[in-house]
Amino acid sequence: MQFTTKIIPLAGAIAFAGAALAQEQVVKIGHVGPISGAIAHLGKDNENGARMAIDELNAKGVTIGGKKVKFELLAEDDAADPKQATAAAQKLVDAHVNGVIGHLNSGTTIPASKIYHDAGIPQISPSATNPKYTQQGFNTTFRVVANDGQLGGTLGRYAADQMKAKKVAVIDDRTAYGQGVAEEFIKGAKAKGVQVVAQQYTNDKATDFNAILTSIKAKNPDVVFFGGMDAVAGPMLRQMKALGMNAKFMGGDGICTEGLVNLAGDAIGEPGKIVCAEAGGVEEAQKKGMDEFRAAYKKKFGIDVQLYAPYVYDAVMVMVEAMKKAGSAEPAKYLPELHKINYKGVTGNIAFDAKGDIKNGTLTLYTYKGGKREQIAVVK
Ligand code: ABU
Repeated sequence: MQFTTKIIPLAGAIAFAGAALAQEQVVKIGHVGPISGAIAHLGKDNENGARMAIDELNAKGVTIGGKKVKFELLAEDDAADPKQATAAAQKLVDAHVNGVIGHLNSGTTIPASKIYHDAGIPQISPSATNPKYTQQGFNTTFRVVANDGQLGGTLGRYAADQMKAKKVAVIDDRTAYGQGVAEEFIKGAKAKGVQVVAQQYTNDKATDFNAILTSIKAKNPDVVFFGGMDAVAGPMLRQMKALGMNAKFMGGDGICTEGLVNLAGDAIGEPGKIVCAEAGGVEEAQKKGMDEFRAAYKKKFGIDVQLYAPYVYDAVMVMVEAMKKAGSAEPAKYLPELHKINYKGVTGNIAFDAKGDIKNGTLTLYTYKGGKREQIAVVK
């Protein structure tokens, strides 16, 4: 009898746990970024942002459509390469992910977006800024940052109005991002009467810029604008210094990282020497939330946020919020809710326009001081 009374509660507990497990639904969130190659530090930063969101959601416990949900992160590496990006995208589609956060680069996000679109899977890029991403007529593409039109245009006007540049030189790395942001910078600067005295090209793996910098030096520009990423900008800044070039240096979000300090060494220069912009940011009232995120990130991963981890975190949260509103993690069911979302995240308010671009996107202008990025201004 005693034996029986002990066994029955145990069997009941096992049966209850089994039923609860049967009730628990697994929701797969894909993430893709460059985890190998020159900008692996940025890809890892993005992936960490996704992991932080997923861990938090699982710890808190989320119910969708009355069922307890467990989120799984399926993280893929595209090495910032368009071919690897489409292969990673197909792998995630084949794994039946419920949604995708990524990719990091415009040159990978754009080709991958067709694969997600054809499979009906919502995709939120936390960092791809080329306008074409959301201009393809796909109802599955979203981004939580401003685009290159806003980035390049603002920086071009800033060069004229605030830095008093009369002559600029422009270099880009020929990627979808680098070329796009450089073109927008030129438009913004020219509209203010600035003269573009040189235009040169490199690539996203280059390390030697002496020929193009020597040619630029002869034109004596006030500002050199670079459309590309920090891994290329760092050595470029070192070589500008070695050549004795005094021009100021500008770039978009791709160079605007904590990592630029190490990559450029003492060529980082005095405050104001480098001006760059992150394609998002919060004004004073919301700064506390962003600061708390950065502190929690550092505690969890032991490193500082590089650039877009908070935007990745918000992108996951926005996707899950749409699932909760729809009462379903099925892509076709929560996609309409994603289009209507109005979510207050750590990076500000997130709502999308008809194309999937963030409404009222902001930019944060930075320079470098004392080995750290220092905010100049948040602009709309
Ligand atoms: N937005 C800068 C880095 C990512 C990209 O658009 O290629």
